[in-house]
Amino acid sequence: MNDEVVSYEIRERVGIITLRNPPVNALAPGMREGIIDLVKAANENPAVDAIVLTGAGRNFIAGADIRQFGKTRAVTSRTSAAAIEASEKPVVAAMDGYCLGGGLEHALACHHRIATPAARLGLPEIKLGIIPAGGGTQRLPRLIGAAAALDMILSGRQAGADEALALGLIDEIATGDLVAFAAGVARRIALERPLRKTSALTAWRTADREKPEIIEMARQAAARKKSPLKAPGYAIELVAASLSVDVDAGIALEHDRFSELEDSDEAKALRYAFFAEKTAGKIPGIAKPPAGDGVRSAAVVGGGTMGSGIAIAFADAGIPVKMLEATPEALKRGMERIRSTYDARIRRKRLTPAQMQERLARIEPASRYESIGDCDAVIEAVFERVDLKMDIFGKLDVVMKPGALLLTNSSAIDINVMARATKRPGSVAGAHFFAPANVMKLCEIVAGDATTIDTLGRAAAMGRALGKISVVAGSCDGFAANRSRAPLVTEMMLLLEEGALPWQIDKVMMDFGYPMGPFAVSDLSGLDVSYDTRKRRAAADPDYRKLHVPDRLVEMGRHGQKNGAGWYRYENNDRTPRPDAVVNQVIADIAREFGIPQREFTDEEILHRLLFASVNEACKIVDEGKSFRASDIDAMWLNGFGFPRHRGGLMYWADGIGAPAILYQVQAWHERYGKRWKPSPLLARVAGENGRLREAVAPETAFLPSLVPQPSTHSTK
Ligand code: T1G
Repeated sequence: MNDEVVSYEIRERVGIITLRNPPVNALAPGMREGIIDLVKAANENPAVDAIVLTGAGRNFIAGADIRQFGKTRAVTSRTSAAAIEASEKPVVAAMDGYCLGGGLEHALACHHRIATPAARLGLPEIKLGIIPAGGGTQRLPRLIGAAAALDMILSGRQAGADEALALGLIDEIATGDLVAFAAGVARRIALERPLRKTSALTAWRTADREKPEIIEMARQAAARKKSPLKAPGYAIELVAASLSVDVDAGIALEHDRFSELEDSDEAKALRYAFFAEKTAGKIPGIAKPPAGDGVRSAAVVGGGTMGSGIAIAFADAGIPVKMLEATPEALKRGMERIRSTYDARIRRKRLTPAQMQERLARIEPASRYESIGDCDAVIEAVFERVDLKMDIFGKLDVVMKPGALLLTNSSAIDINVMARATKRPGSVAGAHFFAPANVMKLCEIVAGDATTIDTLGRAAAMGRALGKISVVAGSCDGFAANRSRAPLVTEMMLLLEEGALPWQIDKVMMDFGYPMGPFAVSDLSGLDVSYDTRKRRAAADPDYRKLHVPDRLVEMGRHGQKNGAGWYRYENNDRTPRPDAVVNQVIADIAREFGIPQREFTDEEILHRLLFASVNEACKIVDEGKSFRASDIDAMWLNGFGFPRHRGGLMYWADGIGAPAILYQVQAWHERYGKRWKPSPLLARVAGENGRLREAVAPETAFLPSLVPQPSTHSTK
């Protein structure tokens, strides 16, 4: 037994098994073995009447150690869980904090479950493209019913202690010291027989067998979702099996399905994505800022679409926020935007009126700069006009307390411009949210030349406190996220001039896994929005390659969904995009006007033109040190641009093709289309070493000296 990860003590005839693998007690090698050995020892020890299983620190078990996937495991969770259930003395699970995946499955095998009010219980395996493998698909339906089990397994969501008690997932909520409480319960039930084995429970099974619609509805819902993963279908099959076959046969089937999924491409990509997001928040050279140093109060300057969304994000996270606007009318509009967002959530039953009031109470409208001075952080979210932003930062420099974070939500303007408008440029950084700011998970933390590590660390922690994935980037045109995506947009527009059609390109991207095609997304956000940006760029850069088709559509008054026509046409407020012959004609006219030969495109060529352009640019961004790691770009694309998660991310996907093949194609397009396809030196280097693009990191010299990254530790074998 490895006593580094498992410890044991006997307290008044109760054996206490404590698992330890900080910070979340993921099931590391030695833990399952320890459980089996100690349950056996306790059963053979006449001085022990009952057993308590618990986790050290503030968590029970957050599941199997994801780093161990793909490796041989001496003992699996189904074996150690079976050992618990087979115990002749009662085993009580004492759960605090996270009790997820294999952790919950061990608790399900216990004979009694106690949790603290802070416990979070769930089976999130589906988010990793797998299914529970420790008997969860067989024991959970027996304990809480097939419908509730399907909801938890297919959503991967966490249930709090109150809900878990209501579901019957736990038996009691502990008061006072958890282990002492659990030991008391263990003594209370020590002599009760027969033991309450979850596998032997029949009440729900008998009832659910009379309701075949439970499984049928789950199958239909899964069919509508069209998930690219096999896991949801297997999970439904296994819960259905839990109603008809005995638990051992069910667990054997579960093991077969899990073994198939564990090494699937999708599961590997999802594991990579999990760790890429965890690593993205790390800033080389600094540990996570001390918890107490977080942002506990904030202000937003500007109550427009982005400003009001950011204010909602703070209120949702429980952080009081002041929203400042220049005029009472604008403030009123901003607060109305917030109310209507909450009303929509209530209509979709995602919020109760009481919760809405609670959150609204955290949002304070403000009209004077002086009134926000005491906030820990301020985020400017006004129009993208340099003069306006410099004026605002000048004012913030005067009113904000020392040490406050001075942040901008700009998506394009150089952070140094705002920093120079203050006497404390070290406190200025970008906190770039993606629309809708209260929904999209990406928060791009942008460093200016003078931004201090402390400012970056605290801003990144603020993003995490808002439930966002914080990813650091260096200030440059479009920062890292938009800059890496811009070449994709350019190629999709130029492909039109060469004969491809918007609906063909959208179909390619949806077949690839995007929820919506890029042209349908463009119609949603409005063609006129990017038109102004292009005009500004063309004015600033004579070499800027004009995008004739979108410019022509905007000049024809086609702004997208908002006025019923853009790349597609929309009928009677119906959001269904319909191909429009007018757009075909515009494309044909432009090709004729500019003498651009038209041709057919294969779906693969379209996909590669779009994504290779961004892979090449992402390599330039990392090479220039505007991003620490290539995996950070993946975290950005997954959480900012809806990149299909089961493909891992842009750079992870690129590795599936291989840097040499991508370089070869980029070089060919460089010869054909010119400098916009100039290969990145980093791409050439990685191709030369036949290396992995996702593991690329910024060269020592490139990033702000104090921020040079360490090689990333994770890779998916
Ligand atoms: N394995 C390995 N490392 C893990 C881990 C895990 N399961 N969970 C967390 N970590 C690391 C994480 O990378 C980070 O490391 C640190 O712990 C703190 O996490 C048999 C097959 C639990 C909700 O899917 O969702 O069980 O960055 O920063 O925001 O059927 O982590 O500090 O080096 O995320 O408070 C099922 C995955 C596995 C849970 C905590 N379990 N973890 O969030 O902290 S499959 C999961 C999470 C399974 C069984 C199957 C979250 C969290 P580092 P953190 P947090």
